[in-house]
Amino acid sequence: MTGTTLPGTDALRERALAALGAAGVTPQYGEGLTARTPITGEVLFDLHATTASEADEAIAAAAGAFRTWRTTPAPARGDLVRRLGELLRAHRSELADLVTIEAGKIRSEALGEIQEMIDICDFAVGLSRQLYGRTIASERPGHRLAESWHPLGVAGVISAFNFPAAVWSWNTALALVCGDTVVWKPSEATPLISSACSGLLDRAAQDVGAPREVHRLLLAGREVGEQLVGDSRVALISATGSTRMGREVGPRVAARFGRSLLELGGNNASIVTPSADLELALSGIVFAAAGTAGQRCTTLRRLIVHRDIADEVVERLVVAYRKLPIGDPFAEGTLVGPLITAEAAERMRDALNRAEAEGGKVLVGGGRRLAEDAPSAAYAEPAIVRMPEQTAVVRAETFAPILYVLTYRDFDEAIALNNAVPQGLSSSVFTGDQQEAERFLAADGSDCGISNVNIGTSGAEIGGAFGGEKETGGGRESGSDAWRSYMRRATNTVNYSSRLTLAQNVSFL
Ligand code: UN1
Repeated sequence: MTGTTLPGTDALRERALAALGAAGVTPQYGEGLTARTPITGEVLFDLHATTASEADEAIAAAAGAFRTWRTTPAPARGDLVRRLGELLRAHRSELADLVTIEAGKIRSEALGEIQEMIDICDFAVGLSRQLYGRTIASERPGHRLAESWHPLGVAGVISAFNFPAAVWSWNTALALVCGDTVVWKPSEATPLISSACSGLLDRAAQDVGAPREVHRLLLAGREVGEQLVGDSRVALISATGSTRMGREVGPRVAARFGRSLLELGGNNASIVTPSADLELALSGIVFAAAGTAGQRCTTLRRLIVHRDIADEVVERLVVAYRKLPIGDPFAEGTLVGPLITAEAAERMRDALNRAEAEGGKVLVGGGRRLAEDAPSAAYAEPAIVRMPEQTAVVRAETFAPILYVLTYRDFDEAIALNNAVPQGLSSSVFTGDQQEAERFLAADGSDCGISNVNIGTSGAEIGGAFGGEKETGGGRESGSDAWRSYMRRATNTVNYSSRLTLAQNVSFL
């Protein structure tokens, strides 16, 4: 069950080539970038990295295409996204293969990521007929006051390794129906799935007769990302990654008065109250904390349990953790795949050492698996650490499967602990008490962008707006009215009378 034998790098290379081939993509071999797989930790291909002048040309092409795309009727723009959705459906399995090969996700989560892409395409197609403005009551006779939403420009999308395809699709599907063109700089860790997504969008554009330049892909390192961020032809930078990255991106975009949408670190907590359905809570907690090997921005990192039930909850969690099948993400039954790099495993180790130094006790996990089979890979045992209080290491986001457990006495204290971290992405409460549930969701409850009841912190549907407050960056992507970030609003006053009336009863002349 625990995947003691891993697939070899050669077999993974073949599987990646087959998946790319099905998407109509041949890797652009060359220098400057390597495609790796965390399954073995080894190199799959040496790839050509987009140069600064190629990136400049790509931005210019997207800016050029914007001039015609912005006046293409929105439902016709939706047709491109509809076709993309069809191609994603047809290539679901191969795309999931690439997500597993490059990001190490287990099969069901990799398929879930592709499903999320299909879902946002469906959402965006519907949206292409619903980019509604408002008519507002004017204070003047014979006047109409209204607002219109217009395409914004080039959207620069910077995405992370952990949702290498879905985060692109949230941004791209919305941006395209909103009339923007897109330049995408994915994580260096995931060039293959990015190429496949980009290849399918090329094909969709060809099939529906949309300009090829409505989107461009930049496969390169940090410098090209910086170039994108600094380029004033790029109206919006939508960046997903660490708070450290956001701290650099935000001010640089602001300095040129560009718009940014930041989706940064999370340090998500669940509160477990004495009235909670523990069976349900435990399943929710294990998926949220150990799923995706702790590498979601919505991963559950802090468990705040009422002190009367803490021992029982912790004991049952430890039992569940001991049974977690860790190993080959392609193997049936595996629930925890590899961490993205050996450095990620080192950061996990460091955090556990710090937690112990700050008074914590590691109750389970923290060890390394499969080190002999794959010395360059990083299979980590998800860990649970009981902490005496919310110390510095608990307040920081470590992108690894560590669950810190804290206890509380009264519900106000639990909410205070939930909110006493710099990040504000996701949160949840497990309770059978309606008053507690509503308190958690109220204005003085959880301060996060996502607040849930009787469900974990991760695994949001695309229909809601996704994002968080404080150091999470404040941006909202995906559903609800997140589309507005990809458009500019124009307020229109139309005087259809034959008199000039000034607002606020001002007289002049
Ligand atoms: C991320 O980790 O960057 O809510 C996105 C979730 C997923 C998206 C996570 N739908 O866990």
